[in-house]
Amino acid sequence: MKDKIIQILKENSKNPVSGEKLSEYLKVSRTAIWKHINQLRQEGYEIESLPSRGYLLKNTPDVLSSIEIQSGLKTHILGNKIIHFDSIDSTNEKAKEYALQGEKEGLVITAEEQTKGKGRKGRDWISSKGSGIWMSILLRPDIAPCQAPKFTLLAAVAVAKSIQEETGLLVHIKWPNDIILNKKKVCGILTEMNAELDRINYIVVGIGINVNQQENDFSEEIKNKAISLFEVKKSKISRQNLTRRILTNLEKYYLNFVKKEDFSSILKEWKELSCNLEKEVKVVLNGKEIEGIAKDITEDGALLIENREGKLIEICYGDVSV
Ligand code: BT5
Repeated sequence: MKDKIIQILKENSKNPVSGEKLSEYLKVSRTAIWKHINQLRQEGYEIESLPSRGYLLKNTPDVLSSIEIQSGLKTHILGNKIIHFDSIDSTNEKAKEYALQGEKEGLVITAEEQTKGKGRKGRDWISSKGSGIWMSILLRPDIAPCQAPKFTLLAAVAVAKSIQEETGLLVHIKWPNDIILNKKKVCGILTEMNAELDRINYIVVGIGINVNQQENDFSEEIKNKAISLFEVKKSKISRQNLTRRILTNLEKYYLNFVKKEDFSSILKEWKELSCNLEKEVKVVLNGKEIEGIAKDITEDGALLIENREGKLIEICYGDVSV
């Protein structure tokens, strides 16, 4: 209902719309309209009441709601349906719930805040209210499950490119799932899959980006390693524009990969954006440390490390420190 009211007010941006017209059109009482208008105001919509003329929308807040993201979004699949939460445990968990209920690919879950945002291996992802992009995208690619790790790389390229295009800031990718700005983590990606032996049921790509946090907003535990785009850009960044750009770029890379089976061009861009290659790295894998020089990324998205003895070791997952 609130989305419908906003849509009508947006379509009549120059002319006030009376409560009576809204209630007739939406088939609810004028009191209900008035309640929704007040809720929208609490959410940050600036709606003017002009005596005996009606409501006029003056300003919209930077929220990741479906109506705001979808206006101006030119994708064909990603974001066809967007479900927005003010507060949620984890957008990945919600996307998986919808996936199990048979929801189509392209569904996007966004949230203003996550109370149990997830990183890999049960780690926490801190997702404070209204300052970041916390979203998950449901995909149902018709490819073999062993190809799934490529989605993290693909998403990292799409997000890094989008940040650069939208803000002009130079970011890098740290294998496998971090986006780095000024040597700190600005974004993490969590790809989760549900598959049978030969077929993927669904993939959920979860993207968390620190957008408008100020330095002091980060908690003690992450303030030495986390950074936001705002801290470097020194001006507020539209979460809506960045979200739309990510969905657009992600769709482009996704279709290139699944329809044209072209992963090599994505890999090439990944390598150009990487901050690991030809550098000394340390990987912690199942509690064991492997040290060496990161030499390459394989076609399957694994990291190739040359150890002290000159032997090449292929790492499919792990945490890299530089
Ligand atoms: C990740 O895990 O980097 C994946 C993060 C994915 C988050 C998104 S948000 C939308 C979707 N819904 C979810 O529930 N998750 C996804 P990992 O590589 O394991 O890194 C986790 C580590 O990053 C933590 O242990 C902290 O040290 C650090 N960290 C936590 N919150 C952070 C933040 N906001 N910014 C930077 N670093 C953070």
